[in-house]
Amino acid sequence: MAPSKPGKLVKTALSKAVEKVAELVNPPIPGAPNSEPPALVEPTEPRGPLKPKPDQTGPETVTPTGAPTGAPKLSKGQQGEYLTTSGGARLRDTDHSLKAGERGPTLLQDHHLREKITHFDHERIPERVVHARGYGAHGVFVGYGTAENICRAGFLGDGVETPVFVRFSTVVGSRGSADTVRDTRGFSTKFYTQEGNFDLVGNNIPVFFIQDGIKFPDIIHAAKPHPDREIPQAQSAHDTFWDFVSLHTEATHHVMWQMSDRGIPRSYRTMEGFGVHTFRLVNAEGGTALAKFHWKPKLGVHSLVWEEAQMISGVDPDFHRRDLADAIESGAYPQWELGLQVFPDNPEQTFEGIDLLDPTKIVPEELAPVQPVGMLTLNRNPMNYFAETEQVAFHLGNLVPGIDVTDDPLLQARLFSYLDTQLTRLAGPNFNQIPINRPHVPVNDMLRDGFHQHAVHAGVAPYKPNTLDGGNPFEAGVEDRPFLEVAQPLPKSSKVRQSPASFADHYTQSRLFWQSLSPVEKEHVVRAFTFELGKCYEQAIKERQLAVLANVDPVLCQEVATGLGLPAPKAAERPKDVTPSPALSQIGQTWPTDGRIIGIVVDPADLDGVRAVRESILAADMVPLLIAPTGGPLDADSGLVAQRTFLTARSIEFDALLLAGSPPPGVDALPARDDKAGAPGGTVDPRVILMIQECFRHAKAIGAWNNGRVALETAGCAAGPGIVVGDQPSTVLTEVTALLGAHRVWERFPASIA
Ligand code: HDE
Repeated sequence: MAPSKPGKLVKTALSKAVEKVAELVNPPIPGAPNSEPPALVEPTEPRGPLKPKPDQTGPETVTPTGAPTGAPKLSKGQQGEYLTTSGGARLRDTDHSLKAGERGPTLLQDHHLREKITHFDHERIPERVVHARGYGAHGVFVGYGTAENICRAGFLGDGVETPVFVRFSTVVGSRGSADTVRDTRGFSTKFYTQEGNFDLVGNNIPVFFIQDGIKFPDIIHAAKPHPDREIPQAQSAHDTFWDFVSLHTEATHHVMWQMSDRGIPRSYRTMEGFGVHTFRLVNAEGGTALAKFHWKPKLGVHSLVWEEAQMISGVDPDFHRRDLADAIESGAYPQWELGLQVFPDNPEQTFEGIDLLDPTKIVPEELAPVQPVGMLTLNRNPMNYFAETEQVAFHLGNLVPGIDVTDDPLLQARLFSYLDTQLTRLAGPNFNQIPINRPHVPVNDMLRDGFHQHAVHAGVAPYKPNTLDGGNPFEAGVEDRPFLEVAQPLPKSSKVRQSPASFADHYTQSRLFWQSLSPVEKEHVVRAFTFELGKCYEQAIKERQLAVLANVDPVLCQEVATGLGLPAPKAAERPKDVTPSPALSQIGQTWPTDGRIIGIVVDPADLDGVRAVRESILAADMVPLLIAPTGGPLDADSGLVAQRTFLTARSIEFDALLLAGSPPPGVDALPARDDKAGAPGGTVDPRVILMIQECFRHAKAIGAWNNGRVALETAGCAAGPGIVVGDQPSTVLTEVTALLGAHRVWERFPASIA
């Protein structure tokens, strides 16, 4: 008998409660493709579209002109139970085209076939000319009110909550390239403020390759694949890149950062962000200050190691986007604090002798501390990659009252480029009407018509002055909080194509960066330069870049030269003395371990220990992944399920590895089935041995209990820093977690550079 309605409600509530408890005990591993598990057979009973997953959301449902509609976000998605044409007519058959007989030719009359194929033929749009590969998320920014004295932007006010959309990206690769290549990362934020959209379009490196926007096509043409063979993809390790940067030495500071660990972040969640340029801030009284924007990740700044980054490019090219989406789905919302370095707005626009208009220079944080002004939290994944992440269009000219630009010549060119590029990429001038770009405030812009016009403008007078539309729209009075350019006096000058003399020093801050790194980080920089130049074909290019490095630091130059098998040249310019900036080093502190992933090689004989460790990891807001010989439940009644098998797991997925045992070769540890199995033989599964050895090489913490130590010994990794062996799983986990707080066990491989 079907339950009565109240009975049904109680039953539903009960089963929800049971599900909730089950979730707490066994939280779902992120990554389910949809909000409901699929049936085994194709459903035939018509039903509406599934709800999105709880971690997903879409753009705000405002009209193209910014009016809230109150419509649910799903109203933008597909509707109804039945397949239709784009005109809404229901369709009976989408498997067969309309033909003149079963074996006859297809009829031109088949409008459904033509619509389906035509639309498909036009699904692609041009990818971004740079930053094509990216990933986005929705979130919220909450102001602290601490910036009120210097900036009147409303979204920085105390407790003001502003919705945001953030897109992270690499620069050089195509849209389908790998996430973990060595490159600069983009960090773009669209704040949908109550004073209009504000776009902060920054990078994870605080300086740029070039000082003047006119060189942007040059550096990008040099960094992109060679035009003849179109290789290499998403790499800077090739001749054209090093040809350009070794000649155009203002790139040196940026190149130092790119060759450092900053070029291979562990996660978007562990990257700093920088606005790069100096901006001009205006307070309520009209007073101005110069400022640089910084994003500080709550989890600290962490990177991959180079071999790991290369392996990930093949094993999981979507590593960074998966990491971000999974973290948000599992509730480990990434956070960044927005901070400002503030400088007096003096006519020279310099601070402590540093030219604030030169985007190849930083101001060390020790000279101008980063002052926190608000917190960004990313808490929802997009519902649709194309509609949101691909179609979002950032623009430096999206400024709000209180934030203005400076005369930095790089920034000036960007003000032109970001509008211009969307005309091709998003096919027309109405890209701000695409849902993800719509402001959340009234728009009355007198811009009319054009491709893909979504607004339906009323009235007859899109011009000013007018009387026919009652004078609307009106120019805002000062009291209406308009955007006001700051009246800036210009120095007496002539029209010239040249840079100020202060832009000429290309090496002092490159050296400052080098000198501020810890020995381990210096080793990584040496390794990166040696690798990249080692991949160049032309000897002249290697020699020329060595000559550049000689001007940065003799030790750096000598170490790279040794690796290349070339003599180290003498410096053409005597390196200047610098005071290191400890804030530039990312090693040496401990950080929260939230969201870190720990792989556990299970031992079927000790599932109690595995369960206890797993629960402790979850309780510490980290992610445990159980790795077993084959998939499925680990036994009949423990409730534990393998998330990875020896076949599917690879060390690169884990921040640390735990061994509950030393499993013998699994049933599929056969070279013909799994290349990782290698030559037959041995008492421990060869894929587990490989995993241990890779984690060891990549300076990851490894813990073992029970006879897990046998696997460590078999792998030749039984002792050394960061190898934790104990009798109690809980004490092993505690020690491994402490090691994770420092990210890696760098002591395992002592540096040879002081
Ligand atoms: Fe960009 N840049 N850029 N750029 N940039 C673009 O705009 C450009 C620069 C940055 O997630 C393009 O919409 C010029 C500095 C990010 O959608 C394009 C110059 C910084 C993104 C463009 C620069 C950046 C872009 C390509 C020299 C760090 C990704 C597609 C004057 C502060 C935005 C697009 C996203 C994207 C031009 C220099 C960061 C072509 C001409 C400096 C994060 O307009």
